[in-house]
Amino acid sequence: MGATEMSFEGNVTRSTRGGGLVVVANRLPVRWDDDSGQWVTSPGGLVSALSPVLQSRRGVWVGWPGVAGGSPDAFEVDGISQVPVPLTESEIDLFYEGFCNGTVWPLYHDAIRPVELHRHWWRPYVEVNRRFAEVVAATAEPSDSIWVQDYQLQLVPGMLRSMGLSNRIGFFLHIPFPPVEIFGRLPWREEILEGLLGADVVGFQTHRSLVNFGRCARSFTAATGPAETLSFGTRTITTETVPISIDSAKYVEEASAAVARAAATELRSELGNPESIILGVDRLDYTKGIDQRLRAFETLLADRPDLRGRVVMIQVAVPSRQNVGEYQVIREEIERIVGRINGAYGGSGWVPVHYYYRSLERTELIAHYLAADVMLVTPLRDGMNLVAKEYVAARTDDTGTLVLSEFAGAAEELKGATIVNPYDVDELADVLGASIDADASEQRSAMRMLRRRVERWDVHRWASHCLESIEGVGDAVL
Ligand code: ADQ
Repeated sequence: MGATEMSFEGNVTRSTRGGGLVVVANRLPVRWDDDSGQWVTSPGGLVSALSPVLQSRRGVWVGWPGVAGGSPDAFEVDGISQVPVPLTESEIDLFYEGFCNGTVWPLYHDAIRPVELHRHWWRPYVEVNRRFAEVVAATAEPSDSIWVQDYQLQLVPGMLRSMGLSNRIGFFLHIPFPPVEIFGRLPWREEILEGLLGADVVGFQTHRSLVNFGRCARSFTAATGPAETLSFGTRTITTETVPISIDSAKYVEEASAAVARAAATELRSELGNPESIILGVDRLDYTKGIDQRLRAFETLLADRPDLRGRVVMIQVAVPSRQNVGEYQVIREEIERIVGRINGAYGGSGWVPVHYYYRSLERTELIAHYLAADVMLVTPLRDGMNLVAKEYVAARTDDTGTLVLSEFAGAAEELKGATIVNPYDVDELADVLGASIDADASEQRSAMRMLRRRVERWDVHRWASHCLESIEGVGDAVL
């Protein structure tokens, strides 16, 4: 559908918002709903955390509306002003699928796939970032705080400074910031760093990312000082580790509902009431370690014939970035391994791996978390990984085992999980076997500890901490 067919009612009047908040993200938190013929809010942790703040402060969200072409005026959804930034088909191809997902994504995830470097991708990245900066400059009032999100918009803070804005500016990176040896490959490393250094506060998921950023800034720009307070020109940039979280209370509430429990029981029975259910839930991405995880399960079935017919693995993979070549490669690889395992070991009504290549409704997702005895979150590198936190929040009876990669940001925080090196398939198979055999009382104390952390540090605390820091009033201790 073209943007011209959509309705953009309720244009925003921006007169006296004073002391407001402008959130800038690649995507607006809304989608066009064909059935109702209007824009609706897309569910998500960031949106639910920021909505109350944006509503009470007459805040604004600047982002791409999700359809190529056209430039609708600002409109309002659920009390939040949406300011669209238009992108053409070619920009989506070169800026988003190209530079963002072909260059930055693999580079920032430890270069686990080849990092493609193309000048014809870099230029659109600069142009799109400039367009975002221009829209923000035209939107923000001098007393507004501006909060820029993620790797698609790293140049925006610096561009806003070049345009003369003196607003408080924050930046949050949702993905890892790589070590200097990897980041240093980027021909445009200085431009990216100077873009980020335009912010007053830069937030990272992990301490490791913060340290990496400090080293890179000192190595490739004129920045000096400790990673936590860098001096750059006349300005001081504060960096901090603020792990993102989930709306924990909502998960607890939904997971406690009788309907969720019944759905989990039904799911278990549909699978033939296996003794153990092992679960993986990911966007289909080569960073998530889905193939290694499947190989570990295959190794376990080979090593432990006693488990055949008694355990089932469910792997849910949400289609993602299907136009990017590496994603097609990893999908085929995963499907090949699933076929191999089921072909070799399945039979007599027992299917070892249940693989879904689709998204799940939230109630379905929670039923899967409730049904799973062992949750495998084994990315090769991940900024945080919210699936790990969602599983923990859903386990309200304190049962279940979270097997967590040491390379997920969540591992810095969720120390009570069973931590693994996802590249070590044999170790992963052993851990999986031990988790299936584990003593329930041991699991309970570990899960209780994890739940306490996830319930205490939720996405609302994350958002208020970030905003307090940006506005220079924060002294909360994580
Ligand atoms: P992602 O790489 O997308 O996010 P993640 O943190 O796991 O990874 O978040 C995925 C979200 O999608 C979760 O809320 C999950 O419930 C949902 N999801 C996953 N599989 C699903 C399925 N099959 N059906 C329905 N929903 C599904 C990026 C970074 C992460 C960082 C987040 C937030 O890569 O490291 O944690 O941003 O900062």
